Amino acid sequence: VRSVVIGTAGHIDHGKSALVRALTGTDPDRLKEERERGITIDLGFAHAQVGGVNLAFVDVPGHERFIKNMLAGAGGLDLVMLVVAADESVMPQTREHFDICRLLRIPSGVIALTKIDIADAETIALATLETRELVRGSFLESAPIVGVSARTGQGLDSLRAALVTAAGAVPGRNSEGPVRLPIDRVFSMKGFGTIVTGTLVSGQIREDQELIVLRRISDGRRTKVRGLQVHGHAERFADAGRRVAVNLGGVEAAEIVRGDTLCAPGAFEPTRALDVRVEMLPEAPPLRQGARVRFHQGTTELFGRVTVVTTSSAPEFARVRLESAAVVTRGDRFVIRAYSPLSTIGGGVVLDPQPPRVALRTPEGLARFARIDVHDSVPDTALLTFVEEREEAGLEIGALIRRGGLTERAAGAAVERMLRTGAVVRIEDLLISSRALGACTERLLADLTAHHAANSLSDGLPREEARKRVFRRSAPAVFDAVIEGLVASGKIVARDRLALAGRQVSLSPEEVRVQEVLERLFKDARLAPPDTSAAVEAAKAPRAVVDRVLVLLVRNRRLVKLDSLVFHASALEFLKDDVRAMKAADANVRVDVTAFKERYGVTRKYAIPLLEYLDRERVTRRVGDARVVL
Ligand SMILES: Nc1nc2c(ncn2[C@@H]2O[C@H](COP(=O)(O)OP(=O)(O)OP(=O)(O)O)[C@@H](O)[C@H]2O)c(=O)[nH]1
Ligand SMILES: [Mg+2]
Repeated sequence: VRSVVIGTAGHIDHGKSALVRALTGTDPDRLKEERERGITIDLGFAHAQVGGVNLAFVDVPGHERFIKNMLAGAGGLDLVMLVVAADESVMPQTREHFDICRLLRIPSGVIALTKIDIADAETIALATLETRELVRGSFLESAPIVGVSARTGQGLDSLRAALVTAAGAVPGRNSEGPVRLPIDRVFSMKGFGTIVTGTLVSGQIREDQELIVLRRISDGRRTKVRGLQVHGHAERFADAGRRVAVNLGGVEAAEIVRGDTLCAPGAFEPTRALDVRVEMLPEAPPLRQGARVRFHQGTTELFGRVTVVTTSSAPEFARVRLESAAVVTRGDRFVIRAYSPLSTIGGGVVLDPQPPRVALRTPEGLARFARIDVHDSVPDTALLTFVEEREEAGLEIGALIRRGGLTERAAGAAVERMLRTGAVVRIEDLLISSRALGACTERLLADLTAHHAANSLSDGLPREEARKRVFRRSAPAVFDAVIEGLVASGKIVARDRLALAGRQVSLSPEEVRVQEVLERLFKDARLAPPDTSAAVEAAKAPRAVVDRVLVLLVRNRRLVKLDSLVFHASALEFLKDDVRAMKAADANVRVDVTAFKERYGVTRKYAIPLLEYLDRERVTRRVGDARVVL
């Protein structure tokens, strides 16, 4: 069955609740105080099936003191039923409710000119005229105005027919997206426990589903769907656009308030800063810099301060800093009301729910707003901006989905388009601006060039050092991918060091000769290697050449430096094996300096650094004056 959510709107006492009752048989005024005072205070709910369509009504209060409750109900509406009493015509809250519906972009609706039983033809004609005037140029411009009486029942059938027709034109909701239910009521029911109700904005709620209640202050509360009801019937699942009552496990009713959101874990990130496009009502005073406002979105009311980015006419861009966190995303509509005197002054759309710390009131700041503004023609500019301003750190696709208010499918298509332009590359789950990546790559190549220029005998920059210098802000996978690309294109050679291709050390024939002599010399000397002067003598080469070749041999791990001594790597390998073998022969073997000197025929000068080396290599451990073999 097709289902639409219809909200009432209109001035106090104009007959909204009476009309809902006449249409559904249910009195939406359920509070004792409401019945006693004859006014609606809080939201009321009722539904009826008409012509194969389920009409779910959210009845709102008209009293100006309860606009806050009206706003909580106006969030997820498909249609508005604007109620105007024929005898009183358009009144202040007729206008205010109508403005709110416009600001929230409720797609369409029907106008009920009610109480026609107590108004004469002339009065009815005047009220009709004034109502037409009110809605001219708006989404209700061509909405039918249906004369009705809740008392006599006159016109009710026409009204039902008009509602069903309007319902037919309502676009379908997005059951594909993440579960998102702004909570409008919470209560506890004997035998069930916690129940929350609301209009399911997106996603599909299922029995046994694990969800989270995101609250304005804390990290949220994990919960499980024990059961759910749609229009009083138990169901296994509910699609987007339905009014649902959800029985939640693992959370007390007292822990939840209206304005919290029941949603899929990880799908939303509560935020306290929003970049928005604001639309001020013509009669509202201009927004002052830093003005404190009430921010209404979904079923939430929060306080915030506004930094206006543009001061000229519409569209106005602004950043809103909220006093507590909201669960909102790009594309969400909101209403702002002045803190005092209390009145609706405007509304708008969220452009970026996770804005970066950038200057706002500068030409660049303004240009950024223009890029992230909602454009129908170029849908990816905002997403591209979100990716680009993260530079080489990149943006995870999950974060893009949350921030862009996208379904996975829409995000997938957008990512494809962005990749095709070449402006963005994808590395694992990260999207990265090609420009930022290119700039880092250039810097890396420049660093390597500089390194080679300064160290002619170097095998290159240690890989980790290069990463820290240039790709500190990137995930390791990004660095690895860049290196891989540079290697594949033949620009660099990468081992544990990165070198420009063709710039690995090239030795002169004389240096090659010295290198061979020295390597043999140290290898043969085993655990009692020569000092530098002895090496210079053996090599028959200038000291500077010997020094450079020694540095190179150490860097290539053919020689190992221990304090001021240099050993051949093979000698140290032999030593480790030999000491371990001692343990194999005698499990309780202990080695002291004297025994070590004797066994390897070395003096104390070599024995001490070698023993300390064995400790460091975890071959031995010092116990008193001796060492145990590990
Ligand atoms: N004669 C006549 N009286 C009506 C009609 N509809 C409502 N009323 C009366 O008007 C009064 C207000 O009706 P409600 O339905 O409570 O008005 P409301 O718009 O819901 O008011 P709030 O919710 O407080 O904003 C009640 O006394 C109703 O009986 C109608 O069609 N004809
Ligand atoms: Mg009412």
